[in-house]
Amino acid sequence: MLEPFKSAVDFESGLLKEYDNKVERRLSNLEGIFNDAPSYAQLRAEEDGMVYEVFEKEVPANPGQLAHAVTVIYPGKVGAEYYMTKGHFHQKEPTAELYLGVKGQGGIIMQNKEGKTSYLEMKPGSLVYVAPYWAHRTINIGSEPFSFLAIYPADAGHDYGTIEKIGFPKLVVEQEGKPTIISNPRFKR
Ligand code: PAN
Ligand code: ZN
Repeated sequence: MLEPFKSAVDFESGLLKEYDNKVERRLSNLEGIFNDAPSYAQLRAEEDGMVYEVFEKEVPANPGQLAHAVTVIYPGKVGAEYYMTKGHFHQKEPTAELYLGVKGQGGIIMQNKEGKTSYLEMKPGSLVYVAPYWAHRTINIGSEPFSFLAIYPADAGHDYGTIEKIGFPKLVVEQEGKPTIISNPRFKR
């Protein structure tokens, strides 16, 4: 049985202190995720840059446990589309998640299987309730790293395959210097 423990979110740096695991997602790990394939190929050929990192506390993936992790998305764009996470549904679909904005400026695109979409912006202190059944993808819409804390049932699991297949109905792109939501021409319902 797990004993109580603590770690710390550093609001100055936006980082999780005393994490157990780190997941790195570089451009090469995000093939097919961005809409503008030529810009993706060009950027990746120049340098396989880091897009985001996830700093996790280790918790058993059992019912009742709460996984928690800080994600840092670096500033950048592929064409006009901001750097973002892969995005996923939870494998156990009736599981919710809480996101707390820690540092920087971000956005979260969500979709459910009935075709509804939601876009919410996040800044330090924003608390987003990702409702059960909603896929979620976060985006850095600012010029510094965007970091947020996620807390979710440790047995929720990640279904990446559905998003790899269908994408999200909306894209967040920079137009005239501002984040703008447009329809995703590649979205497959
Ligand atoms: C988050 C995400 C994290 C990285 O901890 O897993 O931000 O995004 P992707 O998993 O889509 O690459 C979460 O939502 N966990 O459930
Ligand atoms: Zn999640």
